[in-house]
Amino acid sequence: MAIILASSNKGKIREISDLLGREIVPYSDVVGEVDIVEDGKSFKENAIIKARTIYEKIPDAVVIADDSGISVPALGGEPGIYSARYAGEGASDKENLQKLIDTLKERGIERTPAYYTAAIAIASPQGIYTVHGWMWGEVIAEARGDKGFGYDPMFIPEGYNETLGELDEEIKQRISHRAKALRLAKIVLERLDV
Ligand code: ITT
Repeated sequence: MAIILASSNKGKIREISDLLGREIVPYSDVVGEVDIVEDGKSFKENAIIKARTIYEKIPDAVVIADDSGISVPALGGEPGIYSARYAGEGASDKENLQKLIDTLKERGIERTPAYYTAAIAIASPQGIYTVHGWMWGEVIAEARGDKGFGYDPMFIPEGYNETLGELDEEIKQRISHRAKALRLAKIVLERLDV
């Protein structure tokens, strides 16, 4: 059975299909664009909202959603669940990245601990399940490299000296928040017999 992915983010769609190693269909191919109101108070709540909204339009399918973002403890956890709209509603990845760099610079911070979170929700006829994954490291007040997407050019994962913009994408696929969450999601999918 094909799995439907409740995401319009091209970077995520690419990473999730690579990591799951099986066919996934972006929801927009099945039902067109849907306006999903992400008004949850946590990554988990927003992942459930996305999965449920699409599942209600395609009942009997198995729908996967990913809600993710980067949190910087020195900024009180910002941007966190607001990562996609840090520079304002409808902001591009580039604008959000620049906003985080500018915010660090304004505070006189060159480098500080940060972590990515991914919450994955799976909506199925058997119910809704969620799993999480995290990746720790540091953010720097500049962008280096153009691999990955989003905040990757300013994020240095623990144990490395380069940003995810510079490192081989294969490394991110091994250690990322999304990879860790998807390893758990695979177990759920096996149990659901999908
Ligand atoms: P969908 O809701 O359609 O899936 P979105 O981009 O709006 O797409 P989110 O609400 O989950 O998704 O926001 C996630 C943001 O966090 C995303 O826009 C990136 O800026 C950032 N982000 C999440 N995972 C990332 C990663 O692996 N690398 C870089 N940035 C990431």
